[in-house]
Amino acid sequence: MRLSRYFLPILKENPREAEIVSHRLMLRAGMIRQQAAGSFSWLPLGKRVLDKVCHIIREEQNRAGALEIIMPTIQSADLWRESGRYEDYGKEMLRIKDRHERDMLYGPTNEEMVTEIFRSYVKSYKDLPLNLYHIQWKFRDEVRPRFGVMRSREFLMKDAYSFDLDFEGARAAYNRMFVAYLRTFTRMGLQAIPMRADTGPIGGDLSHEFIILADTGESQVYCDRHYLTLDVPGADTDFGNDAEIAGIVKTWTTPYAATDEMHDDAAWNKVPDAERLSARGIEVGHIFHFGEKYSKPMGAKVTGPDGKGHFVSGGSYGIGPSRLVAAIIEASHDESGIIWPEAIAPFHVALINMKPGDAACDALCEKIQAAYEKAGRDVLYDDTDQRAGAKFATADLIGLPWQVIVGPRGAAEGTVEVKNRRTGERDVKRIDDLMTMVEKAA
Ligand code: P5A
Repeated sequence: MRLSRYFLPILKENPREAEIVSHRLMLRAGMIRQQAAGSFSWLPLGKRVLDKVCHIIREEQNRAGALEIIMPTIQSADLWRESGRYEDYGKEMLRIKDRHERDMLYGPTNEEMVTEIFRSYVKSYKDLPLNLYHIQWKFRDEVRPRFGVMRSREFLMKDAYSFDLDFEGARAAYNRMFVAYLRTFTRMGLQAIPMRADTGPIGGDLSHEFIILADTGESQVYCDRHYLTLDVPGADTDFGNDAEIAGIVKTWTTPYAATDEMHDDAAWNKVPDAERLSARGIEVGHIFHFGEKYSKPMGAKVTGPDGKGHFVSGGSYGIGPSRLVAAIIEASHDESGIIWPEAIAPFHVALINMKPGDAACDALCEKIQAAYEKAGRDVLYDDTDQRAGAKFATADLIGLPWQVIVGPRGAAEGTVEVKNRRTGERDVKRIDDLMTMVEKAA
C-alpha cells in the first residue's frame, strides 16, 4: 500500500480529550475518529488491527469447537421480557421504538436471542454440546464512557454461548472457552490472568475475568506472581479431551487471583508477601456459567438419555476486540508511539523512500515492496514528499514492527537501513541479503 494513496490522518498535537496513552496514540495515529460520546469510527489503519484481533479470536474459538453465526444488533423487547431482563437491565440498555410503536432495543448482549435460536431447533441431548458465537457491535449506555475505545458505548464483542445437558457438560464447555482465551490473548502478545469475578447483570455463580495488568486499568486486582511464569497451552491442545482441558484450568486457577469485588482477605493473607501482586488491570474477557438462568424461563429444553425433558445448562463468554486494541497499546508503546506485536500489526513493514522521484530510490523501493508482498508480508510504502524527520516520526508513531529505509546513497551502494521498532536496533543491510531474508521468511 502506498502511503500517498492511503488515508492516514496523523495528528501532530496531543488531543486534549485523551486521558490515557492508548486513546492518545489511536487518535494521533489516525486509527479512530470519535463520532459521539463513546462512539467511534475505525479508520483504515485501525480497521486493519481490529480485523487481525478478530481473526485470532475466530481461529481460537473455532479450534475450541465453537461455531460462528451472526445475530442482529437490534432486538425485540419481548424476548427480554421472557427472561425478565427487560426490566432488570436498567439505563445501560438503549431502548428504541419502531414505526409500529413496538419496543426494540440495541443489544447489549445476546443471551436471550441465542437461546431463542437454540430452543427452536435443538430438541435432543444427542445434538449437544453446542457453542455458537458471533462478533457483533453492542451498545451499552455507559454512565461514563471514557478512555476512547477502552470503555465506549458502542463496542465490538465476541460473544459465545454454550448449551449442555447438565452441569458436568457445561463445566467442560466453560473450561474449553477458558483455555481458548489463554491462547487467544497470548497470540496477541498479551499476558492475561484469569481472575475470579463478579457476575453482574449476566448472572450465574461461576465467572472469570481475563485481566491485563496495566497502570491505567479500571479494575483493582490481586494475584499471585506465579501467574506470570505459567506456560500457556500450545496449538496441539486437544479440545476434545475434557480431562486434559480441566487439568489446564486447574493449573490456571490454583494460585490466588481475584478482582476487587471477589477479593478474599483470608485467602490473600496466605499468599507469601513476596508473591503478592496488587495492581490495576484491564478486563479484556469475561466468561460466565449461569446454568438454567435463561433456559428455564425461556423453555430451552432437550430430551435426555432418560427420555425426560431437561432445561439446558448454559454459559456465555465475552471478549472485547475493540477494547483489546487499546489494551495492546497500553501494554506495548514507548514515548515515540505504538509498538505492535507482529501478530496484530496493521502492516509488517514501513518502507521509507527518502527521495521519491529519484529513479534509483523508486525502483529499489518497488522491488523491495514486491518481494515482501510475494512473501505474504504487508508493506506500507511511504512514497510521500514529506521531510525525512516527519517520515520517521510517522513510522515510529504507527509502530509497524520493521522499518526499511531507502536513500540515494544506499541505493547507489546497494544497501538499505533496517530498523526494528521494538528494540530500536538499526542495521545496514546489503539489498541481496534483505531479499534472501524476506524470501526465507515466506
Ligand atoms: C459474555 C458474552 C457479557 O456481556 N454476555 C455475552 C457476557 N460479558 S461482559 O463482561 O459484560 O462483556 C464482555 C467483554 O466485552 C468488553 N466490553 C467492553 N468493551 C468496550 N467498551 C465497553 N463499554 C465494554 N463493555 C464490555 C470487555 O472486554 C468484556 O470483557
